[in-house]
Amino acid sequence: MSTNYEAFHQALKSAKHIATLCGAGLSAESGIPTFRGEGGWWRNYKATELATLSAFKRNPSRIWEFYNYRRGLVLQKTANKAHKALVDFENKILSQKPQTQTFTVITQNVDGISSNLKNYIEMHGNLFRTRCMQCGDIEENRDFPICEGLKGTENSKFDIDLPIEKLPACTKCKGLLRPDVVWFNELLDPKITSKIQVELDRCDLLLVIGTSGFVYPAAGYSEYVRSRGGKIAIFNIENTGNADFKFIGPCGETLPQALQV
Ligand code: BJW
Ligand code: ZN
Repeated sequence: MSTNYEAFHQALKSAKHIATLCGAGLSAESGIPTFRGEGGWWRNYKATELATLSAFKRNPSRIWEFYNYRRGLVLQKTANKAHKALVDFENKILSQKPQTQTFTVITQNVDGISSNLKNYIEMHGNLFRTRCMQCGDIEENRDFPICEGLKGTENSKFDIDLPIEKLPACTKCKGLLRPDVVWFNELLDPKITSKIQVELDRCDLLLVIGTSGFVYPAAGYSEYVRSRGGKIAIFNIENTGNADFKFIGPCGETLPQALQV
């Protein structure tokens, strides 16, 4: 295992297919809380306990209050140095003539902050899309508050317990909307998993950025790439996982240095 930037620069140069697996730590320096650890609480609830369909069915108001709050927060935040490094690196790769390398950003994040990237795969959905529980219609929606009923609930320390009629409703069938994100025990979109599989099957260098690596299927990607002979580089403030390269520190500092952008 190496912590040497020059050795990493060599690996970056010789890799043909480079991919990332990003997690909440990528957006931490933008001021967006992570899922686990200190940032992983909202009111008196653990974020991981709210990210389930059963929690939504039990109390849709609580879960919408949580997501409405997060949407409001993310709308105030901007890309940090690590997000920018990914964009600059992608531009560098795309400007190669002839194109000798590929670069794909796979992210677990739902904040959409990196959505200006061209080769970008969001595996857990997006905070700014809704899906109808009744007719399945999916819409983009960046309104804050997302509906009149949720206005101001982001400042409350307690659950407001709105009736269903006050929660976001489908414009097509008036059914209850949910955030179009992937909750625990839900299947990822098969179109997304097949795109990811293509990348993992050719990846010779995987950058694992700001993820705790607890949540499957993402948690299995490093070992998969490694088992095919690919190299792994971890960027995290903590010493996590097995890797060929580890850059421990805030990824806003380590990533630009590693990617030389
Ligand atoms: C920094 C930093 C800085 C901070 N710089 N670093 C196999 C075995 C066991 C269980 C399962 C299994 N396969 C599937 C499961 C069940 C489940 C699962 O994995 N459970 C585990 C907890 C064990 N997986 C699923 O249910 C998935 N579905 C699935 O696999 O379907 C098939 C199936 C179902 C059931 C059984 C078997 C198969 C779906 C997972 C969906 C996850 N959804 C969420 C919520 C999304 C919506 C929302 O945001 O509200 O996705 S949960 C949450 O965790 C969110 C995140 O994307 C995800 C990962 O978290 P992440 O990004 O790693 O964040 P943190 O907070 O954990 O870590 C932050 C890291 O950053 C830390 O390491 C910090 O140190 C670091 N850091 N500042 C660098 N400045
Ligand atoms: Zn509908």
